[in-house]
Amino acid sequence: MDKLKEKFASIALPMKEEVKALIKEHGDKKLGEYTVAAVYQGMKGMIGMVTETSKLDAEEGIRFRGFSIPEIREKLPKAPKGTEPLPEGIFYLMLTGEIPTYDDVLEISNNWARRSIVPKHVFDILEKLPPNTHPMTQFCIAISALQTESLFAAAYRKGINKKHYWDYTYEDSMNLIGRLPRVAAFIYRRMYHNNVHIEPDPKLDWAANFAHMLGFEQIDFRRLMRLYLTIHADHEGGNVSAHATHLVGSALSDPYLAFTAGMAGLAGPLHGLANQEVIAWILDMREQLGGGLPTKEQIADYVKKTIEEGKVIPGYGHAVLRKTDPRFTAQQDFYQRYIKPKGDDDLLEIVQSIYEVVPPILGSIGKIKNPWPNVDAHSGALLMHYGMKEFDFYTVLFGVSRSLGVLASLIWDRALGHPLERPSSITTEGIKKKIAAMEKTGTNG
Ligand code: HAX
Repeated sequence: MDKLKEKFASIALPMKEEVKALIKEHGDKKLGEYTVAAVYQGMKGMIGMVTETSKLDAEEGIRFRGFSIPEIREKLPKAPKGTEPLPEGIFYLMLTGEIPTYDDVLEISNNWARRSIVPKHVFDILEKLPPNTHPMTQFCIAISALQTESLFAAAYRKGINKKHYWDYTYEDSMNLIGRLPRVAAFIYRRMYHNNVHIEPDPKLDWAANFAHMLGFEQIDFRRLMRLYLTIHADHEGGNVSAHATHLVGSALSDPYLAFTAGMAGLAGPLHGLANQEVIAWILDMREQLGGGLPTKEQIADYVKKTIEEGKVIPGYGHAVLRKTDPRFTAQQDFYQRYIKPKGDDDLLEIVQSIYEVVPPILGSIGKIKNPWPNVDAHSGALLMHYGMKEFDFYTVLFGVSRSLGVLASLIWDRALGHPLERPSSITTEGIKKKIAAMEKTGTNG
């Protein structure tokens, strides 16, 4: 058993009894009163599942096991001479609740490198797809093609005791995380670099090796990848990619299939695909305004026009957050620290101007609950700066990172023996009847 697995088992398995006792003693306590509006409007705010890895606060943003984004940037181990956290560290933190040492993350790096071989049939399947297949579709296909390797599925077929589910889920998750950068880099190089691929360098950490296989060797791009893959990893359990992974996993679909479902959700423009939409929207605006740096008045006019056309402003708004996303702020800080001292970047400057212009406009509309930027408002402009201009690919980067959070959660789900998720639904007719009964008795609920 590798050290991380041993540690996880020593923390998670005893907790299963604790949770059982908690349900027995307090299972009938109410967590909230749900309204008709909440049922119709995407269950926002309902506490409907348990997620151990992170918690999102509307005002403050995400905390991974209690640590905010600035805290993880400071406390998680860095590569030698590195300045940004290694994503291996956030995985360790989410799984165990503890800040790892440098040796701990090095061991995970080596562990993932050992697991990174991708079977040939996955590349063969990708080769057969029309070259214009969206990279997220290719990513989903590749992950489900990798399912041939699922140890969980093989063991289940043979027949295993429930208490071992978490173990096979851990092994599949580690193998999948080890393989994802190779799969993603293959998609990128096939689509945008004439199918010329770059061999992995197992001496590099997970993020730096990914940058290398994508074809980006600048030190600052490696820094960006480490930060990017860390801050996109998790956003508690209710977001579409995390929830889809959890839901599908609850049917005991193996981690490859559950993660494919999560990635299909991430590919939606209201979720992860917003990162490509942001850049597409900014580039369209710049083109329509004749190029160069638009004034704030021009941006404001363009924002109003987009809203009048019945579209959303990508990168702004959030289902839970009610303030600027600290993941946006961390990327702003990256721009200030590593790029701006060498000179302004037009696109990144536009991102800063949009940040000044959009919130008051969205705020003035009234119905929008959060006029502030989310993570996707910033990420694309940083990637463009370093020469990754193929914005259709951006959500795949997000997906590689998101594997860390949703798979850590899936391991926890299996360790605690969470059951099949199966909420109830109601018809509109049923709601009307309930309302009529309430009105008759003068009650509300
Ligand atoms: N631009 C224009 N209108 C917006 C808006 C925006 N950025 N954000 C919300 N609205 C609109 C909604 O479309 C909705 O309109 P209708 O009542 O006409 O349907 C109304 O304001 C109320 O929406 P809300 O309650 O404030 O927001 P939701 O919780 O329903 O949705 C979204 C949250 C993130 C989906 C929404 O803010 C949005 O569409 N934003 C733009 C897309 C985006 O950036 N998505 C990424 C989110 C973060 C993430 O998951 N990253 O991966």
